[in-house]
Amino acid sequence: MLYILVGVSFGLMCVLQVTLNISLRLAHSNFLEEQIKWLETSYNNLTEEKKQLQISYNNLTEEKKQLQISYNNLSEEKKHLQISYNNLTEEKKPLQISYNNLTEERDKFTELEWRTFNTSLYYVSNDYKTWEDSRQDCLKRGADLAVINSEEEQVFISQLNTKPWIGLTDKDSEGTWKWVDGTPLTTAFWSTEEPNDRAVNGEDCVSLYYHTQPVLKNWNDLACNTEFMWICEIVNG
Ligand code: MAN
Ligand code: CA
Repeated sequence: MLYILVGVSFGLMCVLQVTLNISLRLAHSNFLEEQIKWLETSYNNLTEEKKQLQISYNNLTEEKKQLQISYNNLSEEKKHLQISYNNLTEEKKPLQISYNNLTEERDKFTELEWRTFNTSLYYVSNDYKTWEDSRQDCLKRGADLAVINSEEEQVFISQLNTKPWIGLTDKDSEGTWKWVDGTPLTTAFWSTEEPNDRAVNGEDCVSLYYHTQPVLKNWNDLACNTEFMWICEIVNG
């Protein structure tokens, strides 16, 4: 009896064992299938991702190549500009020196007695001389006695507050007035009743009356050996 019981128990245990075994195997194979599916999906996703990264990588490589080219071009350009800059800096040096010297000379020249009007420079004397000596003084200064070519210039010279000799004379031919630059007199600003050649030995040189006459009527002929102040002019251009 005991043997039968043991036998049946053993038989049952075997059946149980087999059933358990089969269900475990089934469960296991389901689990593996799930896992394989998951791995497959992961693999596909990663493959896709890799493809995108490869594209990005290629684009970036291309971009880098272009940037490298741009950089090289700009470096080359910079080199040329640097050379130009250096050359110009070198060229500028002597020009700067010339400029400084000329500025200094000009300042020395103008800060004394020279005045500008339009394109001319005018020197107002501090001294009194005959017409001829006045003219010599102007020539020594690289100028000549002032030649009046316009109403504006007549006004400007009259306002220099002197009673100066100007560069007009008829000493070569009485009554024929000529400027020191050789041009004949066209626009005149004679004072009333001038020129009158009044003096005993004649009056062949011209000076301005200062303030005693209207500004556009202030020329007077005078004896050239009279000592007066004078105006020199340097005509530019
Ligand atoms: C007066 C006028 C002038 C003349 C001078 C000479 O001013 O008669 O015409 O030139 O005297 O000093
Ligand atoms: Ca006169």
